[in-house]
Amino acid sequence: MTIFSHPIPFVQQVASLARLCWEMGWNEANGGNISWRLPTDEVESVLARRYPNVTPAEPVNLPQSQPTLDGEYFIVTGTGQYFRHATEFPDQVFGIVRIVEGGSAYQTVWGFSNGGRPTSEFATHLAGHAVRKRVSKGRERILLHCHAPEFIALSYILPLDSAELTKALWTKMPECIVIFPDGVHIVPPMLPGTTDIADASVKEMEHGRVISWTHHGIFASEATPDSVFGLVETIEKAAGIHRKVQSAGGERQTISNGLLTELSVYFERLLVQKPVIPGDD
Ligand code: 2HA
Ligand code: ZN
Repeated sequence: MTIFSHPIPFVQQVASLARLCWEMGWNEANGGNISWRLPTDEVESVLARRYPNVTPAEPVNLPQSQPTLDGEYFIVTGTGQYFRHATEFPDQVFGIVRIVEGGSAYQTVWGFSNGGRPTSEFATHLAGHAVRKRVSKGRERILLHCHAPEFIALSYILPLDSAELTKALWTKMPECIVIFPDGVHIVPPMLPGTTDIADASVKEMEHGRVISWTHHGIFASEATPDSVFGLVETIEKAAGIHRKVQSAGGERQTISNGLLTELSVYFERLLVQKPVIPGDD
């Protein structure tokens, strides 16, 4: 992982995450985006201390209003920006914005130094944040979208069925059901960045943190840069194992539903929610 420092600790952490995602091969060119809901007091105090002369830009209207996010600050990747550049040009790749006017607009308060603006997926991110903030009772704060290749590959070879995809991944390593007991939820192929895909994603995110944008990538919610990385890393690894197994002629045996149930009982205290396991086989 690239070592670099930044006067804003949130920038340091999120830029390191973005760079790592690029190193993993998940975010080529301007592919993917990140948004992170920041603690208000901390972001205001660090901006006042480190950037006392910066004034907020004019409000920009959002396509969908998110009243429950009014007043929240987000650090977000800029449209067209490369994850590969995150640690080299953090002030250009990222911006900090505040949601204002009852949730119907945003103001840039820091960053986007070349005159940029938030990712084309920002409306979808905000819709995702609104639902996951409510469902997780404020625990989840960061959404990561990446083009993880093994995960995308599965959308070409498995039926577009959330239960089937979840089961394929759960049965590839014992950790999987512990790390994502809420499963993986499929959104059918749709145009990225539209309100339609935002609506479809939000519907699925009522039930879990991880969305498959079919033939496109993963969209995942967690509490911190580290935990969202770990979630995606685990899913991508399981997807890779699944593909290897398929390439080698398919499964001769697998982790049984009975063992999945045992795992979910034994590690119950670690689970974000109870998994829905098909009946014992
Ligand atoms: O360009 O990945 O989904 C960013 C994207 C759009
Ligand atoms: Zn994408």
